[in-house]
Amino acid sequence: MVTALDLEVSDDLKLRYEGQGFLHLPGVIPPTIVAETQRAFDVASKKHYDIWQGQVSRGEAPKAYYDIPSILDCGDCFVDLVDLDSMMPILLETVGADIQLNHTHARVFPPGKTFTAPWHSDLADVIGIDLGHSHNFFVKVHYFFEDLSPDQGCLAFIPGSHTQPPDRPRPNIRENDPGVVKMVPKAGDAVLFNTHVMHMALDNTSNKTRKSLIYAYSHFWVKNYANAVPTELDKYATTTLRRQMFGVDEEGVSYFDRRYDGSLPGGNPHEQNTFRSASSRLLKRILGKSSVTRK
Ligand SMILES: O=C(O)CCC(=O)C(=O)O
Repeated sequence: MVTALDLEVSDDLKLRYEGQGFLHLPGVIPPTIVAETQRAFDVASKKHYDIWQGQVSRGEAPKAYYDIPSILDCGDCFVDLVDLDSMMPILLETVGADIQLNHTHARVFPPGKTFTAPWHSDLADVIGIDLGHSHNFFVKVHYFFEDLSPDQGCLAFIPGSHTQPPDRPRPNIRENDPGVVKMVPKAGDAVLFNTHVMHMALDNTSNKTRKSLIYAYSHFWVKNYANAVPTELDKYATTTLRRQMFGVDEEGVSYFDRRYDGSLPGGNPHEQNTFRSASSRLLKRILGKSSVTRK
């Protein structure tokens, strides 16, 4: 049964996401996965480092950062992060029941100037979507498994800017402008955002490398990238959700009708409410820990 409180919490989080365009979700990664991710990330990063250096010397890769390729092939923990129990209710609320993993980046950002464009939307050149009104089209989650300091290349956002059309000129504002929100995550946190909200990575002026995992999610009908599918698909695509996340077709179900909760578009509202209620209970747990002040 859906209680008024369930709906209030769920709607509250959704309203916050839709209003500002991003959410800081503290402590969503279980400590065992945090520890395993720290270890496995460093192993994979070390393996790729010399390849990256070679690419940089040949002018084939940027100097400012690198992405470890095919991270879903580098350890179970990276696949576990795709559909964390603590994240699924939020992902289903912010994308929808037809969610699919779209792409991944395992990013290493050594001290230095930012490599991202100043305030930008990732979707500004996308055709066919009314971006200012499409809160559920495309989200990114940055997962953090080490604490960041405020000068360590943190993500920053301009709240509400995702409601603007894509051709809006980029603002010329700096990190300490009151209109800017900077995220300083701790190990185990995630930062989720609508990729149309204006955002950037700030300079990493610390003496520590920033490490993060970026998982992008959209709908089952949006073409996904190879780095969103583990090579060992049979080993990992063992649940209905995993098959959907990795874009595995289901016989007889069109791309547009794929739904993780089993409902069909316009289908049984009771089933949808039961699902929503379960989602809301989890959301409440997360909100209890959130760094965002609730009135
Ligand atoms: O912080 C980063 O690594 C990239 C930030 C960004 O622009 C993005 O994720 O789209």
